[in-house]
Amino acid sequence: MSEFVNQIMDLVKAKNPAEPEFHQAVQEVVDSLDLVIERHPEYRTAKVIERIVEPERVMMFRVPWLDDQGDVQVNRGFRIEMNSAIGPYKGGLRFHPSVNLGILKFLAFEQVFKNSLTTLPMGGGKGGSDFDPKGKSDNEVMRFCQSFMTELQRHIGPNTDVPAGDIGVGGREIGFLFGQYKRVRNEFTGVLTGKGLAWGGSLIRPEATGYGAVYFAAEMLATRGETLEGKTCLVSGSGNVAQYTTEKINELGGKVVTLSDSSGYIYDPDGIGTEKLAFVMDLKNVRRGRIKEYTDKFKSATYTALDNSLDHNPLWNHKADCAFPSATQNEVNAVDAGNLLSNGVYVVSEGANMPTVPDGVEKFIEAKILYGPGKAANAGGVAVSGLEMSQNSLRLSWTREEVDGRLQGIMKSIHKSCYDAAERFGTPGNYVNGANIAGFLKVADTMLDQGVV
Ligand code: NDP
Ligand code: 2IT
Repeated sequence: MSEFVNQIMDLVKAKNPAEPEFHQAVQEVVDSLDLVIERHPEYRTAKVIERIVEPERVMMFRVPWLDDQGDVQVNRGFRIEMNSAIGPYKGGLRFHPSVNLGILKFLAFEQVFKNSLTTLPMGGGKGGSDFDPKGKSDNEVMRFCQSFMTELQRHIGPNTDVPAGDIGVGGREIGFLFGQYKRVRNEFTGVLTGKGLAWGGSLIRPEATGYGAVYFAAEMLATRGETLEGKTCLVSGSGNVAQYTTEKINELGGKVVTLSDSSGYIYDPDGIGTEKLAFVMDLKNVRRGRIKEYTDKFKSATYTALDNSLDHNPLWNHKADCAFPSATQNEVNAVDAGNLLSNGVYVVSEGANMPTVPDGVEKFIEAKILYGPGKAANAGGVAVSGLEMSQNSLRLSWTREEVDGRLQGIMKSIHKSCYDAAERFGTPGNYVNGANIAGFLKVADTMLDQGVV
């Protein structure tokens, strides 16, 4: 490790103790930036890196609400406003019991570079709560969202900070949050993205992250003159990103053989085609059931419960060509990465944020496979959020074809920026360096333009 990387990491660890995911996300970026700093000492002089790792603002607040029994419940709410150099803070809200300050800082940090890559004018932010929507009634979710927004509303706005969905926050939650914002502020504005179509949402936003991750994989494959046609794909998760990843892979002629949730995974060697995917969407989005129920309906599939005593996740141990980790951070460990490689996987496109541990990433890079890191591969979601903001400003709605066309154009452009930056900085084919460097340069140059703020 260089003296520069050591110095930054010492600083980040001292200032942000007990936040391992944040340290991990920063480490990966500064490792790549080592290549940039050599050629551009001006970023060091202006302490751009020291500033970029420090959130511009952090909000942490109490979220009290009444459950269906009339008992008082208390959760913790957060919003990290990480960087506004190139536009208003933009990024999702995550509701999951594992949420804490460090996890949201890692997500907000990643978001800065991701948003920069999209070509749209968006800064980076992230927020959420340790609230667990699982097993809660719609009314409980509504009361929680209303309490959360009663505080959050004073910090956000369509030109200031525009939240959206992430794990545990989908159309239902965005609706409750928007309703409360509108009521408290008496303003109908594009303060959130992922809205319903009748009240300012964009076509293709629900599909965008999954579709984008598949478009990114297709772009990587195109560099070798290949397509997704006939490819066997492993997908993890069964939420928003996993569902639309599966839909697009099917459309492009690939076959998805796995899906999962936090309890286990299903393996269906016949492929999760259109009819089976419709069942999964109803199961997860309407009935809010568990993926295990897939095997009650489709006998071609087997279910394997998650076994924490294993050193690996068997989902990643099937013969395949492509993998789309689409559940959560650090879901692919170093053993999993080795298993993927030995099973023939040579395309990994990350729908989730930071799903692969650093030793796993190193294995992919050493093996010179087509590895698209989350901040590039899953940027389609926030990109279409940016397009939702544009449509809100215009007070117009674009067609499906228009939005999907723009999404495809943006994913192509992200791929090209990453590919070119990797080559320009001496590591051809390394999309990790490419994404970190290309995402960084736009924000860093803007920070130089705007002075010490
Ligand atoms: P959803 O809440 O719709 O789905 C999450 C899925 O991942 C569920 O199947 C869930 O299983 C599983 N999961 C969540 N936490 C864990 C865990 N700790 N261990 C194992 N499985 C888990 O979320 P999304 O699909 O929206 O998000 C998935 C990933 O994609 C996240 O990393 C998110 O940050 C990222 N992402 C999302 C974007 C978006 O637009 N929604 C944009 C870019 C990235 P269970 O039901 O059991 O919890
Ligand atoms: O991680 C992400 O990029 C998201 N959860 C989407 C953020 C957004 O503002 O649409």
